[in-house]
Amino acid sequence: MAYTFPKLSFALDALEPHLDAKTMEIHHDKHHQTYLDNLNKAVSGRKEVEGKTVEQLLSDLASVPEDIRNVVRNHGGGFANHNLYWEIMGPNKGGEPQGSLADALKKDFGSFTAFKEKLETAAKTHFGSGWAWLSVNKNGGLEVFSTPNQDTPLSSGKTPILVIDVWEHAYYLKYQNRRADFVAAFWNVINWDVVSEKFKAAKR
Ligand code: MN3
Repeated sequence: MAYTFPKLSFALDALEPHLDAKTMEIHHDKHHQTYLDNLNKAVSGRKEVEGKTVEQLLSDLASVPEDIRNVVRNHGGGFANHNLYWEIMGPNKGGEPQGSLADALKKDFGSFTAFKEKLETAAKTHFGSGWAWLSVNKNGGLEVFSTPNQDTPLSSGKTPILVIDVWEHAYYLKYQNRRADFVAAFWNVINWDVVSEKFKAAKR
């Protein structure tokens, strides 16, 4: 059993000028590939984890054999986090969500603008490598926070539905040290239809 990439729904140059083609190419074809390869190497021939999705493993790290737990956490996390990252973006997207997600953002943060500020702050102020998330908690409420390295909300029982990669490899070629500019540009590529579907699925 080996994990494989989900198919990308857009070309690597399709998110220009917000996310440049070179960054996307290196990010997907090199960084993401490495996480996938190291995850597959770690789980190869391991009956204890056979047949489980990477999300199942990350949701219950204590059940993963100790000798491969850190690899699953770091590289399995890297594999899963980037899968979500590519999935929630697309060309000619952005704007604001509609329907039940729009209502929930308003209920939990006061307004879309207040939510946007909160996620931007989480992304901009996270120290070092990591991710800024919009997640659904066990009570169906929405939460914004960041995690270090490749840690995922799944490991604390939450379902991530939107994420911004704030590792330098996600923006350095185009934005250098200007993480805030990258985060501001990211709003133009968010596919809210996909995020809304993930929200509905997480609430069920
Ligand atoms: Mn990355």
